[in-house]
Amino acid sequence: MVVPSPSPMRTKKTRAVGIPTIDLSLSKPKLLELIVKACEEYGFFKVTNHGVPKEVISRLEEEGTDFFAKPAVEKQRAGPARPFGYGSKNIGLNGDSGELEYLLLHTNPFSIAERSRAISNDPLNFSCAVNDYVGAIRELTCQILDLLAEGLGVPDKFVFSRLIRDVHSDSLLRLNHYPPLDPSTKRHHQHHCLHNRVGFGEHSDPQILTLLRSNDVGGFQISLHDGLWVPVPPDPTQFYVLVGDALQVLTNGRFTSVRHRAMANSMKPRMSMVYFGAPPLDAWINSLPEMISSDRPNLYKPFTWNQYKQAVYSLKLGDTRLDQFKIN
Ligand code: GA4
Repeated sequence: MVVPSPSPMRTKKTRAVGIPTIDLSLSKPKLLELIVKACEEYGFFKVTNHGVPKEVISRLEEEGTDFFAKPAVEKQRAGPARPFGYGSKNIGLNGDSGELEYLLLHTNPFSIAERSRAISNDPLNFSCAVNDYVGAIRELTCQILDLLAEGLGVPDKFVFSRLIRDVHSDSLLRLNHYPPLDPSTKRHHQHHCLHNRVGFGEHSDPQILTLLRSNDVGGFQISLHDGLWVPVPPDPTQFYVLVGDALQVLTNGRFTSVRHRAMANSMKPRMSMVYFGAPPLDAWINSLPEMISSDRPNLYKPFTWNQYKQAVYSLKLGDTRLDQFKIN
């Protein structure tokens, strides 16, 4: 008799569900319908047939691997991340921490060129890898945002993507490295830790749209509206898309930003590369007029991206920062 082993997908407080997958090579009415539905139901989906060249991904992955393999003292030369640069364990400015180290970069090419000197022995190579990745992912992000605007029936198709294409866009790139579990740790101890080591704690992303790519090591989880956690299987060849707080406001809550976290319970190191598509600091964020009706009254007071960032950095990672911008 075959005894089924307990599935890691069905551990306490997690549930196995299908992650919506959007094939970008689908044709239009269907594609628009599916992508809008995924944003409404999950604020999260996987994209396939994304067109980003393999080599653009692998070059950045290699730069990341090389950097995180350096001795701690060398890595610290690129830090502390307040907010940009190398960070280890500490997240943000208000005492959050997790089992990871990271590089947080502004995507402005001048900022990247400047930072690269403390990050790499071959800064030119590093900044090229970052710029090529950011360029390709920005295009993909804008393509997705244009589909969303069209799918929502907004007449100005570029209403979202324009914010990210702006030269003054505040978009960021983050490389996260989650160290593996220590094999020398006692087995029972490890068993206990198996579900509990938090790499990056629960939160939503403040920006418009996030594109995440990881190596083949799992740990990423999303939270459903009922609060249950869903493990997302790693897929190094594809991208995961996350709705951010700013898109929630722009769509007047029709899309909601997805709460997510990364666990660090693997014997293999996990690395993720995360692009956060953001507006310029002085851009106003408010519900699009097309998203407001008598059935759907405006939920949010307008604010600039800069004002929102002030709120974000004054709070803890897991706080729901949009509350203070709600009408009533
Ligand atoms: C979460 C999304 C992005 O990684 C990030 C993070 C930022 C940081 O690491 O500096 C924050 C976090 C993120 C939200 C709340 C604040 C700010 C850490 C933190 C405790 C770069 C971002 O924009 O917001």
